[in-house]
Amino acid sequence: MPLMNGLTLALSKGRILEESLPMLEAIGIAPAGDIDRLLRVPSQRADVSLVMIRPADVPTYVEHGAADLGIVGKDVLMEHQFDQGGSELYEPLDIGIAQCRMSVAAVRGYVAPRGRRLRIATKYPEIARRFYAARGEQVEIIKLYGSMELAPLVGLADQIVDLVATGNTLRANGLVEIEKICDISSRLVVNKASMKMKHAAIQALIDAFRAADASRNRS
Ligand code: PRT
Ligand code: MG
Repeated sequence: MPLMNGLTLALSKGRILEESLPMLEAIGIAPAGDIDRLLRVPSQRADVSLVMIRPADVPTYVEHGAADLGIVGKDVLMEHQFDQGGSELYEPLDIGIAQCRMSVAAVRGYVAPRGRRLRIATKYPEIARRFYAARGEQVEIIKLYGSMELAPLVGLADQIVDLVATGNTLRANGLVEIEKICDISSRLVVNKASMKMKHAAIQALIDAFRAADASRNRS
């Protein structure tokens, strides 16, 4: 259960923790424990504790109130919301970290197959389904959990829907970006009940994140 008189913030190791660390430090809620082993880590502030979970689990923890707040990529958040048919959390702030874009990619010199549906490999089946449906294309979605870039190289898929930042991974694998679907950055999300019952504490934290984001953009 989350702290009764305090706040629990859900985040994930990897990019989200790495890129949010300067903000967490500026706010005074950086991890103050062994983040390599602990799943619940105290922060520098006694009234804020952290839980370390997989990116895709952050919306679930926050919706259920197992964490009051979370930091999560818009990619994960959109996929979760499409999959659940809506969502029970607030998204008060774009904190501007872990920026990238979601794009369609294929092998260089790619020609669309004729006489059958396109096969699309992705970690984001709901986002992909909507993207192709919106242009009236019937596609077959192949759900993968990682390394999407391999799928077109081994004939598993015609195209992939994946995140692109520098474009280095696509290039290294002989793939090209065909079209951008949307820009992605990380969001602060808040449990709806927590927002009511712990309003002052949560609003103060949202304001602190906003201030940290603003000062980072100035520097
Ligand atoms: O642990 P799990 O496998 O569940 O999660 P994960 O590996 O997706 O976590 P992580 O830490 O890699 O990503 C967390 C969040 O960071 C994502 O949900 C995005 O919101 C954000 N983010 C920002 C990215 C990237 N940039 C990114 N470049 N997530 C992934 N990538 C990958 C991309 O999938 C591709 O394989 O990096 C590769 C492309 O990078 P470039 O620079 O070569 O173009
Ligand atoms: Mg990973």
